[in-house]
Amino acid sequence: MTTLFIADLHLDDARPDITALFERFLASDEARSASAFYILGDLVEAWIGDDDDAELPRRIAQATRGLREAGVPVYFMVGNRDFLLGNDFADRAGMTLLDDGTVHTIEGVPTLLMHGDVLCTDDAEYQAVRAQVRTDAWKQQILSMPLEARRAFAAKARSDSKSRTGRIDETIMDVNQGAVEAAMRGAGVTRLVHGHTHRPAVHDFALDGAPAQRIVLGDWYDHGSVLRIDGESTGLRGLTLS
Ligand SMILES: [Mn+2]
Repeated sequence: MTTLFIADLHLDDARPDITALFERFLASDEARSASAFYILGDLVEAWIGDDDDAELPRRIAQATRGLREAGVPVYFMVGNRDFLLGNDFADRAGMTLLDDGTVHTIEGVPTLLMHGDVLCTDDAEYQAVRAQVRTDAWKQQILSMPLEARRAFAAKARSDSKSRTGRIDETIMDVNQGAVEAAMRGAGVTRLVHGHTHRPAVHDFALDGAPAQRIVLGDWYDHGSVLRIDGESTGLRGLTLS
């Protein structure tokens, strides 16, 4: 059997070809024959609440529900762009929400699943902001705003970020190896899968003398990226647009 992972699609009305690629991949024979399908955060560029009545959330829910109805469990973990996504949308979309840092046995191997941002401990400024916006009080304050105000807030955050970096995607610091090892040791695993850093790779290293592996998912800014784990092998590959 095969398990599939994606993350960091950053779906956005500005990149309709990537949304179409996501829909095609979820409808593909490869996805529909998987034993499970994981989305490890930052599925969208910005999530303003489960009550958003825009077209994009509707299309996402239709795609993931289709996969679920084909018999494939679909798991979702929030990232830093879509941490306001909650149970209402997950139910509509046929997805099971996972906490960051969940361990699932993937094709026989206990595997720690994370979005990846909490591992970037060298970025103190980011971690401070993260701690602030993940409180229930902050989330409630945002979600209690009218939809239009939330849309304007998200658009402003995006244009601020774009003018700062000169690109649509942000510059993200890499993970801290000590934080990686502490998380894996704490979870009692020798395999970790995460996204967030947009640095797709399979890193083999020694954890307390034992062989360990950290697999980093790729982003979907210019093309798709998917991780396939089966009993024999792991494969990380790009998906082309056409
Ligand atoms: Mn992220």
